[in-house]
Amino acid sequence: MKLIITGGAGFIGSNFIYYELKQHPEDEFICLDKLTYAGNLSSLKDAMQQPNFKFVKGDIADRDFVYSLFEGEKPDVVVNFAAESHVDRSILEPELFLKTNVIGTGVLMDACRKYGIKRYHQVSTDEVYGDLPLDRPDLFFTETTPLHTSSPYSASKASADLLVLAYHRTYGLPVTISRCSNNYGPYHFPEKLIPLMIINALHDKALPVYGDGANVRDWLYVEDHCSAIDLIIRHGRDGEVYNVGGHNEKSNLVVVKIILKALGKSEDLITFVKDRPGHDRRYAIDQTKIHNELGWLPQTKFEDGIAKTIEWYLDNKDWWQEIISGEYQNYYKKMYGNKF
Ligand code: NAD
Ligand code: TDX
Repeated sequence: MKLIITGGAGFIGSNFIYYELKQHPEDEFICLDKLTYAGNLSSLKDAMQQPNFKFVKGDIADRDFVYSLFEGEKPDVVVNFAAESHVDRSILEPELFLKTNVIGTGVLMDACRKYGIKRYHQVSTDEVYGDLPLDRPDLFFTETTPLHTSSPYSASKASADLLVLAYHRTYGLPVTISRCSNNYGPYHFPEKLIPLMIINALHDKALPVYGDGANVRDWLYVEDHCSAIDLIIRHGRDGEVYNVGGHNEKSNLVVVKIILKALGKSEDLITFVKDRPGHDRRYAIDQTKIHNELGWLPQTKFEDGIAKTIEWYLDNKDWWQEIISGEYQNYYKKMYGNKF
C-alpha cells in the first residue's frame, strides 16, 4: 500500500510516520509538508534513511502541485495531518487557518476524487465540539455531540470535517475522521503547553498559566493517537467519525506542577497571566465507539508518558534549541509580551 501523509514534519505526523515504518515495513510512505514554522525536517532524520520513505515539500492548498503529485504517485491512502494547529495563533491571524485547514482539505479531497483512493483520513480534533462545563464531570463528547466551536482554529477544523463528510455523501469518497484530545510526547513544538513549560522551567523562566489554570484537557500520549489512526485507516468504516481520547483529564495547573516536580524546579516559577480569549474550559472524550468497533484503548499512563516526554526533551536539546533560537523568540515576545 502507498500512503501520502501530509503534515508529516509536524508533531503528530512525524510520530505517525515512525509508528507506520515500524508497524508496516511493507508499505510505502510519502510525506508531503510545506515546512511552515511548525514543520521540522530534523524530526524526520531517521525516516529519511528508510528506502520506503520519501519527503516532498509542498502546500496542500496548491491544486496544481497536489494534482501532479497524485498523478505521479497514485496513492492508496491519504492521511491529512497538515494544518495550522495553534489556537493562540488563530486568534492573532485567522486567515491562514482558513486557507490551509479548509481550502487545503478541499484540494486534497478533489485530488482523491480525480485520481481514485481507497481511503482519505482527516485528522481532526475534539475542539470541534466546543467545551464542557467544569462542574459536570459526567459529561463527555461523543461522535454525535453537536459541533460548537470557540476559536478560529476549531471553526476551521469543524468546517473541514463537514466538507469531508459532504464529499462522502455527495461523491461517495471513502473517508474517515478521527477527533482526538490533546496529545503530548516527542517532537511537540514548544509553543504548546507541555513543551513550553518544560523548556521554560529548564531555563528558570516564568511559566505563563492562562487565567486561573483550572481549564481541563484530556491528555493522550502521541503514540496512542498514532495506533488509533492506524486502526481507523486499515479497519474503520467509510464515512465514520471516531473519537480518540485518554480518559486522562487534568487541569493545566496540575500538569504544570507535575512538570516542575519532575524537573526539581520551584512552583514559584508559575505565573498566572491574562487568559486566552474564548478559552475552552474542559475537553473530555467518550471513546466507546473506537473501543467497541476497533478494539482500541490507550496504552500509556500519564505518569509514564510525561516521564518519557520530559526525558526526550532532556536528551534532545539540539532539536528544540534550534527552534527557540530563531523566529520563535519574536513569536514569544508578540504572544506573551502583553500577557504578563
Ligand atoms: P503541527 O503544527 O505540529 O504540525 C503541522 C504540520 O503541517 C507541520 O509540519 C507544517 O509544516 C505542516 N503544514 C502546515 N500547513 C501546511 C500546508 N499548507 N501544506 C502542507 N503542510 C502544511 O500540528 P500537530 O500538533 O502535529 O497536529 C497535526 C494534526 O492533528 C492537525 O490537523 C491538528 O489539528 C490535529 N490535532 C492535534 C492535536 C494536538 O494535541 N496537537 C490534537 C488533536 C488533533
Ligand atoms: O502558555 C500557555 N499557557 C497556558 O495556560 C499555553 C501555550 C497554553 N496554556 C493553556 C491553554 C489550554 O487550556 O494550556 C492548555 C493547552 O494549550 P495548548 O497546548 O495551546 O493546546 P489546546 O489549545 O488545548 O489545543 C491543542 O489540543 C487540541 C492543540 O494545539 C490543537 O491542535 C488540538 O486540536
